[in-house]
Amino acid sequence: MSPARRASAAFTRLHGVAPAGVWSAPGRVNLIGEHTDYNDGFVLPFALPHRTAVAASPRDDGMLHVATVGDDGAVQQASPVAVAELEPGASTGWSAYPAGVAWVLRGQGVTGGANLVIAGDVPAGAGLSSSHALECAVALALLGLADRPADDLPQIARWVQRAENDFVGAPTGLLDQTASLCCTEAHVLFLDVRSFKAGQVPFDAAEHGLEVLVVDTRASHSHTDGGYGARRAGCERAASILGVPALRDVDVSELDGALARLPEELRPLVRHVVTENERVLDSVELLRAGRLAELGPLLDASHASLRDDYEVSAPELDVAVDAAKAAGALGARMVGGGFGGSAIALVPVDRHDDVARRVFAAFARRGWTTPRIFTAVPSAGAGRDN
Ligand code: GAF
Repeated sequence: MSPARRASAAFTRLHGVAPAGVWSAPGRVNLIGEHTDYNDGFVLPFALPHRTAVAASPRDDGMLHVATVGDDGAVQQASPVAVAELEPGASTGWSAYPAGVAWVLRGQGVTGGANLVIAGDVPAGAGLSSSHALECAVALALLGLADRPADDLPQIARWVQRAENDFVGAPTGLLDQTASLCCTEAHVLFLDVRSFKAGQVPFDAAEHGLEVLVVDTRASHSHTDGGYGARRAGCERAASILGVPALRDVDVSELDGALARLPEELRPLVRHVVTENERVLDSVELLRAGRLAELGPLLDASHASLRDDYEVSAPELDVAVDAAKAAGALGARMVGGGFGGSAIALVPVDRHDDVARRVFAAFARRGWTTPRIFTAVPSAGAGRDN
């Protein structure tokens, strides 16, 4: 059963009436352009078919009641909270995400209470943006219940970012929310985070006999425990020393001169961000020219840069990437913030089984949990289901 139908059925069981509406939002992978978003740079994500759905109805007592329903139908309810009393720090765990969105939207005049029932199939803790799928679906649901327009997607992305930064406490950028809200089927989203100009670039790997495999290493990660924030702070310090608003403003042709003006510990961060932005632009050029099979070296260079310069990879990600390459992937890299989570590999369709076998074997040899492997097809962004 789809997450939308599961959420709707559970809502009816729990509240005795059908929901007023169901909204859902997808997880994402980022083809390339990692840790560039909070440097005002470029990203190139696409939406996964995996989604989080929210079945919702308004309440007239100003309370927010949130429940999640698992695959097995088991329901978990968070303690009800008054929307008027929501404050950062008041909710923890998974319920902080819907509460954070309600808190942000309260500041926009969306003050009513609601019953929300959530169901999803975006793998959690896998670096595939399950938390943003949840937040985006909740944002659309609360706006929908309040009869507020939901057409200014960049604005909604900024509200969701505020929920994540100021309520949940994860200092993340704008990549994930924007991907979840703005991606479209069969395309990657080429987003300039500074101007918020976005272009849909056709991406049909199958047409080229290729596919994007996702390897969820099951090494879970978090962006609230300091590693992510430390790198973000390092980038901001480097930009300030260089006298530019953001690292986006350092051109790759000026990189060596810029590095020479920085303290040693900041150089690898800057080298990653500046070269990664360039790799996004090069990737877009290849895609627009229909030269998809040539993306491999850019994916490999991105991974090396994230591993060696940005230092956000993990042994599980490196092993997944190396095994995929050894079995015939054209290129592979970690995706998302890192420290665990998932890798992607661009694979000729006829090498799918070899790649999967080799990755499974490499993990088994090390005694690691068996990873989850699936083919990622660019899918639709967030919206109302019924
Ligand atoms: C995480 C963050 F949420 C994004 O904003 C982005 O910085 C990404 O890591 C790295 O590209 O997913």
